Amino acid sequence: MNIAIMGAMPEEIAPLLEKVGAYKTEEFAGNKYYTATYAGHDLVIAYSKIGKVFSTLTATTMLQHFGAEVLLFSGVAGAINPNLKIGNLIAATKLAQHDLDITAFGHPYGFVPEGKVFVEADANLISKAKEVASQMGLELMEGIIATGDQFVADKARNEWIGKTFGADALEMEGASVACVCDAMNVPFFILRAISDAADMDASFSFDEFLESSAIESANFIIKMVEKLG
Ligand code: 4EZ
Repeated sequence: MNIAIMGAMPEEIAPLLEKVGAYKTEEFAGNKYYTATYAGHDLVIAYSKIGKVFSTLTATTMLQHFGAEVLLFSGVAGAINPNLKIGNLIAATKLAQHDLDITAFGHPYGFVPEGKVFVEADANLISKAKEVASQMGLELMEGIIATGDQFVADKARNEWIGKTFGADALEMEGASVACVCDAMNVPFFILRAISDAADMDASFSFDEFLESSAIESANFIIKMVEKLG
């Protein structure tokens, strides 16, 4: 299978590149894409840069230019659900854009005409992930991820996003990647390991745990690749 694995930051894909061994590098639209074979699959790996716009460009490129048939996202996130601690894994069941707001016209947060508030991740990939988690002896939370072009370092904003979308974690790329895959009918899976609690200490916690949490996520994603038919 032709599998795309993306992250937003170099730190999020570095452990993946380390695991796959030899890879080729191709430049496209201002980004580098790394191709390799692993566990009988063709992989295309890239980091998009941070945010919804860059991640949309990268996801689209991976599907359209590189012909990926499935997309896996590996990265870190801020926690909303207090049960999520640093290093814990969350798989998105569905994703929403928390900063999309035409509520002035009576629409709900996260909604635009002909769109939907929530985009659902692929159920088969989630059940594969559950198998991987139990094999690895890891806990995997399933939950709602909210995405926006904002590093959330504020308890009130965190709580608002939690309340408004029922979200368990937040980040800056998942929902945009989900929109691309949904529109193109490509199954996708968004995995995040917690780096901070999206509160006043978030930037310090993020700097401290980005690397270790990115590794947690990447290790899991590699195991998933090994499991994909
Ligand atoms: C965005 N990513 C953070 C990028 C931060 C700083 C140079 C994940 C993330 C996040 N996003 C971890 N914690 C977050 C938070 N509190 N708010 C938003 O996907 C770049």
